[in-house]
This record gives sequence, structure tokens and C-alpha cells, in this order.
Amino acid sequence: MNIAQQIVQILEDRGVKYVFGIPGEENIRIVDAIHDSDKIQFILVRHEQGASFMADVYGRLTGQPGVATATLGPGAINLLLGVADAKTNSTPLIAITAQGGLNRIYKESHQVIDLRAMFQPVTKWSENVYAANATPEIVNKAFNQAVNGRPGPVYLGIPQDIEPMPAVPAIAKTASTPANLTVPQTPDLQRAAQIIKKAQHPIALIGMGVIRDHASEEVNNFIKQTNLPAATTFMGKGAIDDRLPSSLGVIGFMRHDYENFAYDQADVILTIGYELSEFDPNRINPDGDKQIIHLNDFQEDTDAHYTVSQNLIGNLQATVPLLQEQLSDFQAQDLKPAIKDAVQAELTTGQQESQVPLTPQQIVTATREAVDDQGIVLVDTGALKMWMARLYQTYTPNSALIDNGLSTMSWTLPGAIGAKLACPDKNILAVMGDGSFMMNSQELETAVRYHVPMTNLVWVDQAYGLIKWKMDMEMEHHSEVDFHNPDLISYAKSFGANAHMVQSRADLVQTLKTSLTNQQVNVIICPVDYSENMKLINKLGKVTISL
Ligand SMILES: Cc1ncc(C[n+]2csc(CCOP(=O)(O)OP(=O)(O)O)c2C)c(N)n1
Repeated sequence: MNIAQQIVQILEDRGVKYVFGIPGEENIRIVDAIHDSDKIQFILVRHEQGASFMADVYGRLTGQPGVATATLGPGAINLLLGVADAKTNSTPLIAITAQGGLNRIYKESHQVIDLRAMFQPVTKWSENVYAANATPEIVNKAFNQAVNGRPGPVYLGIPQDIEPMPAVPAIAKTASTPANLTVPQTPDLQRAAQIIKKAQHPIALIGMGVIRDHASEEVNNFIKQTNLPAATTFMGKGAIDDRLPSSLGVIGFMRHDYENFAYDQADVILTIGYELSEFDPNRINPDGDKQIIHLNDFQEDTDAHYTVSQNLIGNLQATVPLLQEQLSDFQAQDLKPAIKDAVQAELTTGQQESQVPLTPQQIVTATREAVDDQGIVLVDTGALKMWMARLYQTYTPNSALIDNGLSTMSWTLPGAIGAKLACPDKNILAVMGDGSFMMNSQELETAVRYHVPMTNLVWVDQAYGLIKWKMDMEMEHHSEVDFHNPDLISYAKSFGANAHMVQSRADLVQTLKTSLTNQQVNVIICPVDYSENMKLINKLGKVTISL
């Protein structure tokens, strides 16, 4: 057995089912060893960036590290974006690339750049395998690092002269990491409950940790019992059921959301599973005068606007019911945030039938009508994200995935492949702008080749719409944002996908329904009328999210 085969054996032991990537001259043995594995399937992609997004979404949905691989130098650099995305999304991922041999890694040499250093800021741990006999320790450590505590990505570089070396027998297997079930001390829970009971207007902010920790059921029960008004971050979307009377939806786009969501009236904010990278606390606590109770697996970084009075550090599934017990005699007063009526009004206009171009409200409501409650929708970055996050109603965790850590474009089309492999029984829809579509559309070929059923809904405005919107808003004109698309229907068909040009709202609903269940790869092209963007600004205040 050589080192490449040993690495693959450890991946098998760790339950890896897929490795996404592209081979290069320096990692042919690993790729070949994966090819020979009967437990792991290699998913050969068309751009390493696609592999990194597939692994990223696979990790986000399963909680198990997604694994992506590439060659040294250019291949590794292409892998960087999805790895950085996993860091800001706190998603477990292992990136394994080749590296130049130990005999040349220290000097100027063909295709060699310092990948360990390059990946270091976007990973929890970044290391090269410098000694063949250290391989089992290092690879096992990579898995532990990726899932322990706050999950995240890890980078491993395998020098090309280490890869073919004979393997030294592995150390005995280490026990798998038990779930962290620690809970806060009772006095801390009591203090937190007292703060909430004494508050005039307590309010909750629900973050992505609730979904990652599978604590949605507990949090929904908590919100139901206490009637606490609760908004979610973009990444926490779906963590609470939008049908709960005190659910406020997703906060964070509009400069006036502080008032729209009634955070201006709040004196105490309970955050559950929230991380600072998801959403700037300045937006809910601009004067730093609110008391914050922070309930999560780990303490947060310091921030002048994150004024924590009480930390409740513990497993969310176990801790939320304990806080609920302490609040058994408490009911929050009804708040009437303006946002609820505003969203309802837009959902109503979205039901109206018409020909294309459709308004964003029509596309969002048509999408909701067509996707079943168990379906997974991946929402890409762009103006469409604003509309989908605000208006697309969610009832269950992971039913609408949004990227608001790095907010990168073009992660959803490859991500949909990762999502389908992670959740084979669910219908998968990737929603993106035409800008994002053209950045990673080559992975349609990957989806077709591996028969991974998924549907892509492309909002077409022939522009980088969100930036156009921001320019119009702040400068009252725009520049360098318009482009021309190829014939998107023929283009999508040339990959072997089905393609359809939407004609009307009803046509969109019907096409989505058929596509989501036909077990094929589909591309739906939908012209959008973004003149609604500026109308929204007039209604709700300026957009504030960072682009
Ligand atoms: C990789 C990357 N490049 C650039 C940006 C900045 N950016 C954010 S949204 C956006 C435009 C997106 O255009 P499109 O995909 O067509 O969606 P639309 O805004 O038109 O709905 C750009 C350029 C980014 N977030 N990520």
C-alpha cells in the first residue's frame, strides 16, 4: 500500500462517500486509489471551484466534511473560493491538493506556490504531509479539526514525492468524536430568564447554528411557548417556521430593517445559534445599548455592538428546552412590526398572473407554489437573493440555503450537485441570476454525466443586477454592469440538460413542478423585471447588505 492508498483508506474509514475534484500530474495516485475504492465515488468536475462548492454544500447539509481535491498550483488556487466559503459558513470541508515534492517545495520551482500559507487564513488548520509515516495522524487530525467545536474547512497538501511512498501501518483507529452535549449551569439559565422577564420588549435573533445543530424543533417550541418575536439571519432561514405568529422572517437587507423588524423597540435580544459573520450586530444594536443573551455552542468574537450580558454556551438541542423551562410562566407581549404587513402585501401582488418579464414577487411566489415542503432551494448571491430571502416562505430547516458569510456568486449550480448527493430523496432547485449562471454553468455537464437530477432557475436581466441596483440607489446612475447572454436555451441543451423559456407566471409554476420531479437536469430561463427593486427602496428603505 502506498501513501495515496492509505489516505483513501482513512477517508473510507471516516465515512466519506464522494470526493469532488480534478486530477493533475501530481495527484494521479490519490485519484486512482479513489477510483478503485468501492466505498467512495470520485466526482470528476469541470472546474475546481465547482468541486469546492459541491463539497461545501455537501458538508453544510450532512454535517460530515465534504472532500474536494485538486492538483498543486493552479488547481489548488481554483479550489480556494469554496474553501473560504466553508470557513465563513462554518461548514466542515477537507481540501486535499498535491504539492511540489519535499526536494523542491522550499525554493522557486515550477508550479510551486506556498499553498499551506495560502489556505491558512481560510481554514481552521492548514498543513502539508512532510513525513510519510505521519500520514494517518495528519489525515485523522484533519477530520477532527473539521467537525470539532465550530466546524470549518481544513487544508492538506500532499507533496508529490510523498504520495507514492510505501505506507507505514496506521496507528489504531481513534474513537469518533462524541456529540458535545454540554449545557450551561442552572444559575446562568436563571439569570438569562430573569433578563428576558424584566425586559420591556425582548426579541430573538435566530442564526445558522440552529440548523447545523438540528435544534429547529426545540427552537420552534421555544418561540411558540414564549411568543418571543423572532427574526432569522439569512443563513438561519428556515430554522423557524414562517407560519408561527411571532415569526418576523429574515432580517438584514434594508437600512430601515432596524425599525421594520421592531429591533428599535427592543431592550433585550436573545440570539440563538448566531455568528457575527452572518450579520453585522450594528444593524440590531446600533447604539450598543441593548442587553444581549448569547446562546450557542461557543462564545462569539468581541464586537462593540454585541453587548453580551449573559452567555449560554452549550449544545443547542439540549440548552434551548432548559431555558424554556425557566420561562414557563413568561409570554412576550405582541409587537406589530411593520415588516409583517409589508411582506404580506408583496406576497399578494406576487400571485397575480402575467406574461414575462415577471416581477420578483411573481417569481418568488410561483417558486414557493411549485416546490414541495421537503424540497431544498439554493439561493445564489445577487438581487434575487434579496427577494428570495425576504419573500420565499420557509417552514423547515435547510429548505432555503443562502450564503451570507462570504456571499459569493455562482455557488448554487455546483452546490446543487452536492445537495442532491447529500440528500438523494429531496428535490433540488438552484436559483441564480444570469451572472452567476454563466460563472459555473460548465458543471451542468457534470450533473448530466453523473445523472444527478436538479433544476436551475435563472433570473435573466442581462446584468449584474444587484450592483446595478446599488449604483442606481447611491449614485443615481450605473456603469459597467450590463452584458449580453448567449442563447441560453441552446447553451443549456448543448450540455444535455432540458431547457425551457418561461412565458408566464402559470407557465413558471408548471415548468418548475414538472422539472423538479422528472429526475433530469433542467434549466429554466425566466426574464425578470427588476424595476421593482427601486420601488422596494421607496417602501422599505435603502439596501444595506454588503455585496
Ligand atoms: C464571485 C463574486 N464576484 C462578484 C461579487 C459581487 N456581486 C454580488 S452580486 C453581483 C451581481 C450578481 O448578478 P446576477 O448573478 O446576474 O444576479 P442579479 O443580481 O442580476 O439578480 C455581483 C457582481 C460577488 N459577490 N461574488
